[in-house]
Amino acid sequence: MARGEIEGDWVMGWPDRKRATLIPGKDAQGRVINGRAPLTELEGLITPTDVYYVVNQLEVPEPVHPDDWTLAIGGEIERPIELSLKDLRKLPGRTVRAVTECAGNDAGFFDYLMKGGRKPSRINQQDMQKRAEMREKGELPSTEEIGNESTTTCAVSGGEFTGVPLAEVLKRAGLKPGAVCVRMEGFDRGRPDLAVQYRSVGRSDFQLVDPGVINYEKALPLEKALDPDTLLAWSMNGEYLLHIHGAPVRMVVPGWSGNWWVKWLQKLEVMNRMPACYYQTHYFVYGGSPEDPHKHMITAMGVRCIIIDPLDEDSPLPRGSHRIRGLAWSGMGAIARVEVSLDGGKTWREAHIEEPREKWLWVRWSHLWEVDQPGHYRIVARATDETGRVQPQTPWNYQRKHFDGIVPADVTIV
Ligand SMILES: Nc1nc2c(c(=O)[nH]1)N[C@H]1C(S)=C(S)[C@@H](COP(=O)(O)O)O[C@H]1N2
Ligand SMILES: [Mo]
Repeated sequence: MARGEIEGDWVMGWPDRKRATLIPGKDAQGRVINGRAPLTELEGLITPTDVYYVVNQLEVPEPVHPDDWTLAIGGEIERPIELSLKDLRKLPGRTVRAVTECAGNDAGFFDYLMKGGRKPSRINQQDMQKRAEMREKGELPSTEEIGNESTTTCAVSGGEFTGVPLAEVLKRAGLKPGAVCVRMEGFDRGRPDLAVQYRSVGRSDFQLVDPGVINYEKALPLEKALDPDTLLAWSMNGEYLLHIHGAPVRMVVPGWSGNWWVKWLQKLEVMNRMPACYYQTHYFVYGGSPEDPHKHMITAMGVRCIIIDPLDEDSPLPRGSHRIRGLAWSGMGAIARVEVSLDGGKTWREAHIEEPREKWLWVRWSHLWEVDQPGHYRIVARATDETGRVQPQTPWNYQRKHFDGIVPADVTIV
């Protein structure tokens, strides 16, 4: 611990360590509309709620009082129903610990690994407020501006969610034969922000599809909808959901990227065909270019492993022993293995995985590094999940979604 830290904050009237804070983007009223988690300052597996990353595609809606909230379930079911929060809470509950990760997290590393240039930093992500201000004014970034940004990182967090399995609700509603998906609709509305869409692609010199004003919606394939860990959740990290995270009730879709975790849920519609939801057919997609006729929706995340200690910014480091640390997670199951290389990937060593290893949560891993030769070192790490998938799983795609490449830490030993 650096000596200064205990002077940081007053907590419950006592001087204490400086608390980790969200890196926020705020609207004109000073309300947080997005935020990044200070990953490198955190310990353990559960990200404290106050610093959990925040992403919203549309306008953040006015809150709905939990007593006034209902969820309508219709479509291809035997018995259309409307449930209050009290009704939901009468069903058997479940708690799931899972990583929430924005599909665009670390997208800038796609370009870095492919073309080189400036490496995006895991810290000093100070452009959030600038982006929020541009969004307020409806300004669009130029392709050059986008190129100079250190594209989103730290849009990932680990949480504990309590709710009821979606499958329990569907069982009571009675699925009709032929059902293929559940359309999940939020009560937030808005017109997708063009600046966000251009940033996602990394250029702004092409025509975008503009769906106009829409509700946020995604159509979850039935198999994932019936997974017992797919929840309608009203609680996060031991307390009721905060408004910004989708209160009164949001979806939790472990293993699939954040955009599937629909917040501010108001309606479920069982359907016998996949609808053309904007965020499923145009934005959260894999494809070769905006014009690609064969785009397809993104679902489970790949396998990820990031080094959070040392960072490039920690250089130079003294000779001696250092513990290399990081986080690893996968969209398809627990992490089985993490390997570390101290020579840029020529030779690999087994890293120690710190318990517990849960199916949907990330793990912390570490490796003791004894180094007595001064010089430049390129540290890389890669993870394997319990299904045998090794990173990277996700090739470059024009929307730069689901980055799971191997990013080096470059440090100098003196
Ligand atoms: N209703 C609604 N749900 C939403 C979104 C949204 O804009 N509206 N954004 C999605 C995206 S892209 C992400 S990454 C996650 C972020 O969840 P969080 O803000 O609770 O971390 O919410 C998802 N659910
Ligand atoms: Mo996202």
